Amino acid sequence: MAEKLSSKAAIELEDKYGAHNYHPLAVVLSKGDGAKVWDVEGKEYFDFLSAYSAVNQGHCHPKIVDAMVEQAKTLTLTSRAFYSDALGVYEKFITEYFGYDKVLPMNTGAEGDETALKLCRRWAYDKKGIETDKAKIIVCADNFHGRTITVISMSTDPESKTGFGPYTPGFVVIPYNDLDALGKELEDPNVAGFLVEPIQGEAGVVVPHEGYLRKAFGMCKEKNVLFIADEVQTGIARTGKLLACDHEGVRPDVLILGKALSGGVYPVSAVLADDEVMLTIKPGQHGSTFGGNPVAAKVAIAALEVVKEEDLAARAQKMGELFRSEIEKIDSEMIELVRGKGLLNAVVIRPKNGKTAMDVCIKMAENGLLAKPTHDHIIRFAPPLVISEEQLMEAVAIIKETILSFE
Ligand code: IF1
Repeated sequence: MAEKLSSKAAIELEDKYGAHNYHPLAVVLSKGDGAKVWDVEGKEYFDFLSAYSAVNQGHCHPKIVDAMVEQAKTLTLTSRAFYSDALGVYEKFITEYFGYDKVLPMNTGAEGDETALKLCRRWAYDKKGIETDKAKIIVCADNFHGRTITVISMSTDPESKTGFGPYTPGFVVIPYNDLDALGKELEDPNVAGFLVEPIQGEAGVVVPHEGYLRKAFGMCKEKNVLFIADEVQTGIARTGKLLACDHEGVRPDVLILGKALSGGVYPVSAVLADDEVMLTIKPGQHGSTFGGNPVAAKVAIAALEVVKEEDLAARAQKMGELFRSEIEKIDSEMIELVRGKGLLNAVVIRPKNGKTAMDVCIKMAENGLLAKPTHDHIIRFAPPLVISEEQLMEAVAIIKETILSFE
């Protein structure tokens, strides 16, 4: 067996041989179980990032890992040049689970978004009758949908976007949570779709006003425009319902899932839609080598079964309410605002004595809880949904102790 790396050595290796496209917290993890992770020196942490909501079912969930290992020993990849005995079973399972006619399997969230955009454009030309190459898709300011060229073309974040042009045309940006702006843009007959995150994750867990999604959906229907929900981060029980759109009774025309669709063990994403949309893409027009492979199929079924078996949506709802009420009780000027739904939460930090959200995260890590700041002053708190009430209260105590240490 290879010798165990120290944290310092592991960090030096990444720094020397890896591209510098990330700036991680200086913690080197080597093990995970449920809501907890351990670093190479054996220090234990609560994981309040959950790999950006990919590990909703908890680290190394035995049922999901077993499904992966078993399938990996039998057949891993066929490509889509042939059928497999796993894919159709998965497709039936996931379409019944979410209530759609069809699924298009991909691997990453960004690929899911790209797939949804292609479907939307194809539908625009074949069904809605928009003139060739004239289709427009409305997106929201401060969106996050991934890192590909087309996806960053929709972005308004200079860090993600600047210096990577020229950009893909065909997108119209409106402010998030603004129905008037949506109404104005929907007047354009070339608009084919509206792509939206039910809660904006990267923007800092921005929750739109109640009724926003429902009304936006209705407005899209009126104009024969596809309502496309990116639930890559908000989906799979994270916000206290199976889908964040469920809070408003909205069934998107096109639904994008990723991350926790595999419980974080393997890259699995999916786009769900009904036949009118999905069947506009014909053989040869879209796909991927790994999309829908047998391991992904088995892993996703197990991951979705765990969500139901362990009632993770209800757990997220209950633990989320507890988390927000406990954090609101902390008496500190540094806590400006607590917001979120289910276990997708953010605390807005008011800097104190020059100490920022990053300083708080570094100190929390020392105290045994991992979280990451976004936009300098916001900390995202999103533990695995399997966290117990006792663990949650322990974690709250760490957060409280940390914040109060800056007073
Ligand atoms: C990184 C953020 C989270 C997403 C939504 C699609 C994707 C994502 C709504 C793409 C990905 C990630 C990717 C990760 C950081 C992360 C993130 F802070 F950047 F915004 F989660 F909050 N749609 N989100 O949130 O999925 O292609 O990555 O599988 O390091 O870029 P992907």
